[in-house]
Parts: sequence; structure tokens; C-alpha cells
Amino acid sequence: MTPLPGAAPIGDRIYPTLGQAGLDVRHYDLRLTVPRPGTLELSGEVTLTLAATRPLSAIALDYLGPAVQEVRWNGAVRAFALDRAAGKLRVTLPAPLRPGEAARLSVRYAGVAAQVPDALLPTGWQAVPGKGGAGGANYALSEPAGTRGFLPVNDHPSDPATFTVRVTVPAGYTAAASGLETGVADSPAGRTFTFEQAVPIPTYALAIHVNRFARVDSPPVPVGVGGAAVVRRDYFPAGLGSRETAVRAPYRRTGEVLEVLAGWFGPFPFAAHGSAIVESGVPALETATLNTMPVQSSNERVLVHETAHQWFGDRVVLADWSDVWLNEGFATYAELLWAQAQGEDGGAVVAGWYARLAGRPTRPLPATSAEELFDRTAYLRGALALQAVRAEVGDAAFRAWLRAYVTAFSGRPASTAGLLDLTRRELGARAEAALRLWAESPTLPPLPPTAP
Ligand code: MET
Repeated sequence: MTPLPGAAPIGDRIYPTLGQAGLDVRHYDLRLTVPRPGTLELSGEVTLTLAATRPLSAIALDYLGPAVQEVRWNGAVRAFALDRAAGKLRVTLPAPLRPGEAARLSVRYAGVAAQVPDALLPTGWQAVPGKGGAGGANYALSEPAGTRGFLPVNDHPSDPATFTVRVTVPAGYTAAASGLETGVADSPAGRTFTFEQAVPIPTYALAIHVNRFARVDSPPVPVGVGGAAVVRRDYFPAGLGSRETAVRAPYRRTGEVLEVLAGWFGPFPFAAHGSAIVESGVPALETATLNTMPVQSSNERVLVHETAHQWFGDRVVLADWSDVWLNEGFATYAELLWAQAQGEDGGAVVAGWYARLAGRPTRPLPATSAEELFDRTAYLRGALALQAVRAEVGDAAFRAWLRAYVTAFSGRPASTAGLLDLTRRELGARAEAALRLWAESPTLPPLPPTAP
């Protein structure tokens, strides 16, 4: 189907239908009601504050969620078209939205959330049914484009936004979401938890959890921007039983992880950090300020990986999904930085990565299909590319380069080309060539050395 004039998608190389070119969503103000945790039932009301970078005659949000009841444009009820096949909620505007103008688009919806199939797993709103009559749980697991299964969004990482999230749950449940908790209120509808995510994040990085949780608060650590104290809280499901001590153990080190990573990457970009633990066999996800951590991934290595993504993925955002190695390579590299901070042999870690790649098909770092996004190349070749830079320039220049990358691309779409340019400017032509070889060679470059 041809897009409405003025409503063309962003043109992602892996997901060409996602997002709207020229649309800049600044803020999502969401009220979500989860009446029966453990099921996919929900209702929502969201107001998007948006702007345009080119004149737009229509808005086409990504949406695959429950039935839409009403759409308002700057407060006035407006007709809409729900195109299920295209996954778009389209609204023709009374007058074009011009660059420099801000507008509000509100959507009210209710029903059953859709799981969004992807190459690896069903993404979006997840339901964990309760066992033996006990209540269940829900959480968002949206990378790369599952948020549209429960919320109308400009579902592309190149358009990060701030969020206010209010989640209403039945008595006895706790809701958790990205950002700082700013209120808890009871009403006949249940208990409403409010969160403010005041620094823009990609839509897939929005954390929302509902469960019977025990919340554990820990002392803040002063690693935020300008030395700000980063608030810390973790959410553990009730009823872990004999697994509880082992599951909780790695999270005791989150403060140290933040200190070690901030030492390399610069200030932690958000006001809070912690993890919410889920009882499902899914991959861990770097949801902003609150890693989504399955029980079976509750270990230090995965905690370090997801925490590193807070800088690389959640704050430095992707211009295009084909460059997802910029997320996974940097997060994998953080595992080495942590191991070395624990006095472990970094050379063995690097050699282990290389051994897992050697003797098999490889590819340049930019991915060409959805199946490649989260493969060994993105993680391990991506990490080795950074080791090649470090080996070329040494630790002090490498640290300065990591920080320069975070500073240059915070809230701004990053790409392989952008990183190569920055590398040439910051470190010179030899370091750029070392990175380019790992980024572009069709074969596996030689193992980069690791300083003792
Ligand atoms: N980004 C996740 C990670 O930290 C992977 C999610 S799988 C779609 O590895």
C-alpha cells in the first residue's frame, strides 16, 4: 500500500516500514491499565507531544495493539484509520504540521495486546500466567520493534523521546517502569504507579513491569552527569523460594558495575538504574534505567552487558537497525572492561571471542537482514573491533575516544560511518583504518593484541 503523502516511513535498511520520516515525537504521556496481570488484556491512553522536521499532512504511527476507541488532535476528536496489514495508525491532519510547530496527538485504546513476531522471538507486551491460581506478571520486551504491540509509537530508535508512564494494577501488584517513580496512588480502579523518564530513550528501551515484586532500594552512587547521585532500585518477583539468594546475588554489585563503566564511558546518562527480574526464558534486555533480567541470566556478565547498553543503545541511539553492532559490540566490550577491573586475564576473554568466530562464515559489521541483527558478528566481532582500536592507541586515548563518542551521539542517531569519522578526528587515520578493517572486511581480521 502506498503511504499517504507526507507519511513515508523512515527507510530503515532492515525494517523499511517502521517510523515516519520527518516526525519527531518529543514526549509520550501514557496511562496504562493492566486489569488482570498475567493476561494480555490492557487499556491505554497516550498523548504524544510531537513536532515535524518537514511539513506533514498526516501522522502515521506504528501500531499493532488493541482496538482504538478515540483519537484527538490538539484536543479535538479526529477520524483515524487503523491499517492492520501495514501496522499503522493513520490520522490526516486538519492542516499540515509545519517545522517549528508542536502538537498533541492522543489515542485511547483497549483490548488485548498483540505480540509482534520477530526473527528471534515474539516481542512487545509479555504475559506470564500465574501458577496454581496465583496472579501472573506482565512486562515489555520490545527490541527491535515490539512497543507498537501495546502503544502507538514512532517505533524507530532514531526518534528517542521522554516518557511519563502511569500504570494502574490491581491491589497487591507493583508496577515498575523506566525513570524515577514519582507517585503511588490508590483509587477504586487499583493502585497507580507513576514514573518520569526525563532523558529521551528509544521506544524499544521503555521498561514496564507488573508483578508481585519485592522492591529493594540501594544507596545511590554519584556517577551521574555532573556527579549526580544515581538512584538505585531492583525488583525481585515474590516467590522465588530456594532460588532467591542466588538470583539476587549479582545485583548487589550493580553500584560497582556503574562505577567501573562510568570510569570508561563517562557519567551514567540517567537518573536511576537497577534491574527487574522476570521468570521467563527470554533474552535479557537493556530497558532504560531498569534492565529486564530473566532469572537464568541473573549473573554478573549479563548485568554488566545490559548496564553498558544504558550508554550504548539507550542514550547513544541507532540511526538504523543495520548498525546494531554499535549497541551489542560496545556492551560486549564492557564485559572485558569489567573482567579486567576484577583482575581477570583480558587476553583470555579476547581470545575466547576470537575462537568463537574463527573458522566460520563471517560478515562486515553492518547487518543486512533481521536474522543477522543479534548474531555472533554483532556481539563478538563488534567487541573485537573496539579491541583493535584500543590496541592501536592505548588505554588513555581509548577512554577519551569512548567518552567522545558518547558525548557526540547522546540522543543523536549513531552509525558506523559516524563512528569512523569520529575515530579519524579523535585518534587519527591509523586508528580509523584499524576500525574500518573490522567494520568492512568480508573476512575475519587478525586477532588484535591485548596489553597485559
Ligand atoms: N539487546 C539484547 C542484549 O543485550 C538482546 C535482545 S534480543 C532481541 O543482548
